[in-house]
Amino acid sequence: MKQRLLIIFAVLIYNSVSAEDGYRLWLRYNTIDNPSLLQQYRQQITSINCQADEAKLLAAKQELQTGLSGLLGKKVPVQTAVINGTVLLGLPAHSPVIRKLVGDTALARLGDEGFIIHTVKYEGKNVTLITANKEAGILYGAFHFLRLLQTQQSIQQLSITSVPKIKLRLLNHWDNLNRTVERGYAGCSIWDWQRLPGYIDQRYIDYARANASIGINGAVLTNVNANAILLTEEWLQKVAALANVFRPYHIKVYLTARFSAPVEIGKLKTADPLNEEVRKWWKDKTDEIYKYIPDFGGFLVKANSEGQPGPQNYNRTHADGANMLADAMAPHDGIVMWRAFVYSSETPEDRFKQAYNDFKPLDGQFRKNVLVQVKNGPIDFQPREPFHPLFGAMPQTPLMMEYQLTQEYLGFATHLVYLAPLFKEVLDADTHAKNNSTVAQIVDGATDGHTLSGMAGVSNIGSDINWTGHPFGQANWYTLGRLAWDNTLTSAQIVSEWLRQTFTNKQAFVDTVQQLMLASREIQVNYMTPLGLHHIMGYGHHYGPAPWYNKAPRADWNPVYFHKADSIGIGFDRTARGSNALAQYQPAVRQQFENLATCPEAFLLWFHHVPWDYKMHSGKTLWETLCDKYYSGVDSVRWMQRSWDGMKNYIDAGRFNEVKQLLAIQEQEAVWWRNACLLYFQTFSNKPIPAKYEQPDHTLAYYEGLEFPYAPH
Ligand code: GCW
Repeated sequence: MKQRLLIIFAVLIYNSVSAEDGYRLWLRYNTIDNPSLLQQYRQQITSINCQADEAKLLAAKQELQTGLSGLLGKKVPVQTAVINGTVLLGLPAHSPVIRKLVGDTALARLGDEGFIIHTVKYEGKNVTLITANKEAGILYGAFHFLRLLQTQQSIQQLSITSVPKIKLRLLNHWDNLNRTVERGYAGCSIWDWQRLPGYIDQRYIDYARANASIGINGAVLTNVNANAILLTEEWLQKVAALANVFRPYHIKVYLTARFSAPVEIGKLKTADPLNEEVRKWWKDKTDEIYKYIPDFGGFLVKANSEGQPGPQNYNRTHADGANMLADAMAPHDGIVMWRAFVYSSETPEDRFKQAYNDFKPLDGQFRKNVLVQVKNGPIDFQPREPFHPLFGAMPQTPLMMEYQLTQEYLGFATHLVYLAPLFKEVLDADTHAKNNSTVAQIVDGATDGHTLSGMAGVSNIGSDINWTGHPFGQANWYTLGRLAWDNTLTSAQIVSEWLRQTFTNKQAFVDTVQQLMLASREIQVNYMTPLGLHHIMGYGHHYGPAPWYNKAPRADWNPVYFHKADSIGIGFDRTARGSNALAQYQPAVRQQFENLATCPEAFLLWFHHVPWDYKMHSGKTLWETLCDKYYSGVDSVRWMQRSWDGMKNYIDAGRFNEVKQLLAIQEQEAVWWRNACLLYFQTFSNKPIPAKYEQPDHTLAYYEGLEFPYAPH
């Protein structure tokens, strides 16, 4: 009894230190609230022993000590003696005993970043051994061990080997030097450039910890719509200060390179990638960067896209541009990530096709240290897109996956949308390029034997106290890291981990909210863009629905270009009768999408212009089905609200209320999307919204008249 009271007291002390404002993310380390499990853990973990080169293992050691002390509700000492319950961190290179315990074969499989966590007998004592070939692996192992405790798993007999599937696991920040964030909805940029390099915000360290905990090993700090000034000495010093903070957490910094920098800051007359002076300028610039940041990762480049300069300005190809930078990087082992998100400002070609048309012919022409970074779908981060046809089409080039965590087209930081199902849907898609060529296998390099591989998420992080604006936005950040590490994890596994660490292990909470999160993406597709609709949002700011919009300076920025609604039907014909974008896929994929009978309903209007009276598999018409989808989307948001309301007693009032309020806005905005879209499409279908449904309470003219001059961009 006395012991129990003590435990409860300890729990109170440790858990009262920080309010639940979301700042601690999934690294809360609150004392285990299950007394018998806590007692077991306290027996199994008594101390930390950090062998050999302590300085390099400092981050891992500190995190373990903070984490374990919090979780166990008492200080866990770091000591040199090995006793029963020691958590032993060490590199085999420094300890023959460790080498013997794990064996060379196991170690050989780990590479530079993998780790082993084994329960072993060490000098006759029961010990948890965390080991790896390199310090990075130990750091990841330490975080994994903490995750086991945070999710209340048994640590009795551990025998874990974990190796990342993907080499470059990156966040892409679209942060500008003035601290605005392109498509950012969580405050300002976390990079306080003005006060760098002198002032190191605690946030930078916590950012690095959070990333390391999920295996993220790189950050592109700046917007792909790049500013050349970033590459000047003053700014490189600021970048170096951040790199110094991130280094102990095995996170490299990368920068965006503005292609015209040699002209803008180098005073050259041209930025032609084949010009010798230009090549030398980039080489010197790169050498300079490495003086400041010896482990600089490399460049991410957006070129000849949406007004950004690039090699095509000089009649050169994307390969010419990428290779010039790659040559400058090569002596330093740096890499170039060259984005495939390009579409010409002149060509009136279906936007869907343009990246493939530009890049496919260049396969085999890129240097070894170049990856081509491809968005998950062919248009632009819509709630649902088919996989990008470049996946599987460039076997000689490592293709890096680019996802978007910031919810530019998915309700900003207001809507609760869990993205793992979106990510997985793309990863699981079979490109049919070869045997074993799912998008996941193309991206992780397995299909074509690439050793360089990458996955990036456009960051949703900002200066908001909870980092991501919506408390559930954190889950998307978390998921990116976990999936880049292991693309075989299921959405449900990742969600459960995240919920347990971020909120509570109480089963009723986890079960309910897991269900809600897993359904949330499909729900959003239903109230925004069902049946394969895409790109029908407000112009410029992308807030809310505007399927009627047709005033953009170029056709393919207009929603009407994408849905093509008319008196006959709706949808973009991308079959051979239309733009023939489907020809960019392998025959098996093309045939499935091309045939109305086999095209999955979810992609129907991506590929077909379908008559309003078309009979769907259910026997209902297209129009009825469209109505059903929009209405079910709204109904499901109401279901999400009810589910959440039932969670009140399981978690802190702060986060409960925050999410409750956001869900209420989500419901209003879902109704707005449904009403605006159906009223507008009805002007073409000339059919009623079935009487069984609540009818729109505003006119189409009302929705068309809404304006949002200050919506965030
Ligand atoms: O989705 C579009 C965005 C732009 C963005 C661009 C890109 C950085 O609307 O804001 O610019 O994609 O990915 O380059």
